[in-house]
Amino acid sequence: VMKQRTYAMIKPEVVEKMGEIFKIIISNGFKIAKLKMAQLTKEHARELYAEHEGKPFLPFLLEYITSGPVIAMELIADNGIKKWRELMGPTDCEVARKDAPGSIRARFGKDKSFNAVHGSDSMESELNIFFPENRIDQYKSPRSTATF
Ligand code: YYY
Ligand code: MG
Repeated sequence: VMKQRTYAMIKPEVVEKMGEIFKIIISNGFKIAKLKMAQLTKEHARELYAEHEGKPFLPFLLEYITSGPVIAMELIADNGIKKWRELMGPTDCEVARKDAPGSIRARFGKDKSFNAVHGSDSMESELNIFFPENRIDQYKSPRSTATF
């Protein structure tokens, strides 16, 4: 099994719930390797959601995601990308409450637009938007000198 990094984000409407959400993330076996609170510009938001260019919900999504600060994270876990998507639950929180009642979206989200958290579905990196490479941001496990 491979350790995998993934980009995760707590969206504006639930930033106040960050403590509870961090607890869930950590207790599910993720390392929070990087963490940043910031308010996205429209340009950054457009880059983050580039795959949705032209979709009818994009203008609203860009308004919403830039409306207040978000919490950006690099998470690391075995099969991290898929594991984070599973912990988030389905995009639509109403569906999440039916099909994945323990998921973060079921517990903290409202509907298919205000859905609490974001997760990447590939390695290609949303991580770079928030965490451009530098020399001091390599995560080292506090229990060893191994670098993931
Ligand atoms: O990856 P995920 O966040 O689960 O869903 P996407 O299909 O990538 O859509 C990104 C984002 O867009 C979603 O989290 C909320 C918003 N959105 C929306 O507002 N209305 C839709 N009908 C679909 C998606
Ligand atoms: Mg997506």
